[in-house]
Amino acid sequence: MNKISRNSIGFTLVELLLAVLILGFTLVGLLQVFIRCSVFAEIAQSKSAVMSLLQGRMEDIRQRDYADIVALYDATASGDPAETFDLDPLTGKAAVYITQFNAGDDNLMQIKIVGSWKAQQDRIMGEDLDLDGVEDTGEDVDGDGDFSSMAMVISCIAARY
Ligand SMILES: [Ca+2]
Ligand SMILES: [Ca+2]
Repeated sequence: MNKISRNSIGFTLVELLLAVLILGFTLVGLLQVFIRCSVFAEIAQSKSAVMSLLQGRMEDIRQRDYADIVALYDATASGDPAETFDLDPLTGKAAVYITQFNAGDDNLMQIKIVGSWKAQQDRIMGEDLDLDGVEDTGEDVDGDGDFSSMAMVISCIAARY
């Protein structure tokens, strides 16, 4: 009768389980990296859609009469958006801020347009957390007095004589 040698070549059950365990951890890690990458890709994609909407509105504002831009500035309470608009087809809101580039001088106005929107997994990008265009308590996290976001365009418009 042949005896089964304890030193026979092969893997013990413990070694196999350990290998499966290590493989499992590696796969979970890779899956997390994959999920994270796809989230970043979606954010980048939606950000570029938002940026093109913001740039479109900036072009629209640049076409307006300069006097209308100054009037809009004059009619806006300090720190409030001069106007807001929806970021269709995304779920989001943009805020247009008009300020004097040099305090007290209406000849050069700065236009800043900031977009906040809902990305994947209901993640809100930008400080307008409820996407209503109104700065509610706690939304201005960085305390700079207006909505901040990764999607923003700034431009200056000068008076034409
Ligand atoms: Ca809000
Ligand atoms: Ca802010």
